[in-house]
Amino acid sequence: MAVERTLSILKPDATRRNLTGKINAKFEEAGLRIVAQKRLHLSEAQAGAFYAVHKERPFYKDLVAFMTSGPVVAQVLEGENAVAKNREIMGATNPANAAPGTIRKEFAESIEANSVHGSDSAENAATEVAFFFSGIEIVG
Ligand code: IDP
Ligand code: MG
Repeated sequence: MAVERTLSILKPDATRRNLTGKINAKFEEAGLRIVAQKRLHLSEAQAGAFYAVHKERPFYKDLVAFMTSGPVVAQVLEGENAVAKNREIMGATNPANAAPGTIRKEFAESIEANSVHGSDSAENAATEVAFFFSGIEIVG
C-alpha cells in the first residue's frame, strides 16, 4: 500500500470543547502522522468555497455557518492508506451510526457538529490539502 496524504479538519465544536489533543491522539495511535497543521478562523467565503461541492444540499448554509462559528485546525495526515484510514478513524458522518471507538462516536455532538472533516478520495485529498497548505508548509 502507498503512503498517502489527506486533509483533516478539527471542526469548531472540537476546538470549543478543547478536544484537539484527544482527537489527534486517535490519529497518531493509528499510525498517521501530522505533517502540517494550522489554526484558522474561516471566513464565510473560505468555508463556502471549501464545501462548494455541497452547494445544492439542504444543509449547505447551516454547514457554512457552523464552520465559521469558531476556530478550526486544518492539518495534513500522512501514512499508509491515509485517506481511507482517516475516514475509518473518524467514523460515519452521523454519530448515531458511527462505530464504537471512532472519533465521531466518542466526540461528535450531532450530524452537523461532528468534530472532524476528512477527504473522501485521493483526488479530493490533493485538492483539499492544496486549499490550505503550500508545499513548503508540509514537512513529512
Ligand atoms: P463527511 O464529512 O462524512 O464526508 P459529507 O456528506 O461530505 O460527510 O458532509 C459534509 C459535512 O456536512 C458533514 O461532515 C456534516 O458536518 C455536514 N452534514 C452532512 N449531512 C448533514 C445533514 O444531513 N444535516 C446537517 N449537516 C450535515
Ligand atoms: Mg465529505
